[in-house]
Amino acid sequence: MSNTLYVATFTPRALVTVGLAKFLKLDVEIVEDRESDERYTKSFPLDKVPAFIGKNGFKLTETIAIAYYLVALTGDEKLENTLVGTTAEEKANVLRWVSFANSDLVQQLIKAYFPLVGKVPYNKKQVDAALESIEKCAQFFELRLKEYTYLATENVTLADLLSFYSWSAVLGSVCGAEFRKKHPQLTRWFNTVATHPAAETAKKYFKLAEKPLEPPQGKKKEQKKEQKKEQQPKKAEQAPAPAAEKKPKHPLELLGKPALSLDEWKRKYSNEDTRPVALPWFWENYNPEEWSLWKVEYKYNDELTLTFMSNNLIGGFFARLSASIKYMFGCMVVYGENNNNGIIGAIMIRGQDYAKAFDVAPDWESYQFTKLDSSKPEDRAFVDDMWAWDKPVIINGEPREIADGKVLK
Ligand SMILES: N[C@@H](CCC(=O)N[C@@H](CS)C(=O)NCC(=O)O)C(=O)O
Repeated sequence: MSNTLYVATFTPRALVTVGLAKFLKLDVEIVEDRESDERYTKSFPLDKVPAFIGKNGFKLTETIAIAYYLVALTGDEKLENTLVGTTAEEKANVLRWVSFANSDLVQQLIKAYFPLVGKVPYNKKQVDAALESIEKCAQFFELRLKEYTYLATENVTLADLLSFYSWSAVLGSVCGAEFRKKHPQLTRWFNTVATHPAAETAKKYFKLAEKPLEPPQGKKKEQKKEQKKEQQPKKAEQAPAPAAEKKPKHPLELLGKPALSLDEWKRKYSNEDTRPVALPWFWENYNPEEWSLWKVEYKYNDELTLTFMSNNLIGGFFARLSASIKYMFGCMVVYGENNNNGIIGAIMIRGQDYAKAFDVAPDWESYQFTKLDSSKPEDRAFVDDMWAWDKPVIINGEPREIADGKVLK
């Protein structure tokens, strides 16, 4: 059996271990489809990549540990000295930069990237703060690279390689040409390390961005949609669809067109800061006669184990609600920690009958539905908290941290 590396594309942490394994000419099988590999699911309950299983059965997680271990596996002492340093100071310096790139920089990248691609709710303040922190990381690199070619020693070390992968992801998404121009030393160093053979995998997956990512479904998209609408023939000009092709209508379609457009609200929620802008807009436009709001709670919280698995449960529920998605919006979150967590959320539906919206999902009866009253401040606050999902949720009078969550939109 060969060594196995479990990875995912577009994550610099996983890809740097791939780049290293290839450069070091190690006998390593790369597995991207980790979910269907039982050896992986049984060995790594946290489901984080990279993860490694050696020929001898040795299991390892954590990018930094895996990177060091791959270098050690070569048994080439000279190469190891070059990549991780020789003296105590060199070794400490390599580890310092490796840690900085893999924690500080990547964490800020995730904080900026996920909201910008719509993976978590967009909050301008949070994204700006993350970009500001990335700017500080860049300045820290500039300082060192003004005087030295590389980060830790006179050669390319793991410090440069891990940092290169992290910056490749940053410069391929949330920072563009202007940022590179502003940081000439960082850019010069980046271009130099790019010629190292261990950088190949990063170059394959990350391309330098000219323009940084913009907030999801930005105004441009909206304009395009408007244009498209205009180009379509008006209703009266359209040939009537043959009767046989008519699909049975969703029962909530019969309620007609509401004044509060769900699409408009979903766009507001995705593009604007949730608390200061989107939520006030929502309450101004919400009409309890057209829509209703529901507290949705999972009935079997005591059976939940790992928080990421609870979050997967929400994901599955939302996927099965897809036939009703045109009539619903909401968020559900996982609160608590592994082996002590629960699922709760707030969901708005068209009309007043929750069954009509939810019964398309076969597992809908695993949830308890309680109608919320938008005239009550405490019910409004509950909706705000679930949709902004930025502070602990109160469960049985106790604040519980939110571990994860998903948006139904
Ligand atoms: N501290 C770990 C973090 C690993 C980690 O968070 N990996 C992310 C990708 S960057 C992951 O596997 N995410 C998948 C998920 O959270 O489901 C390391 O440095 O390797």
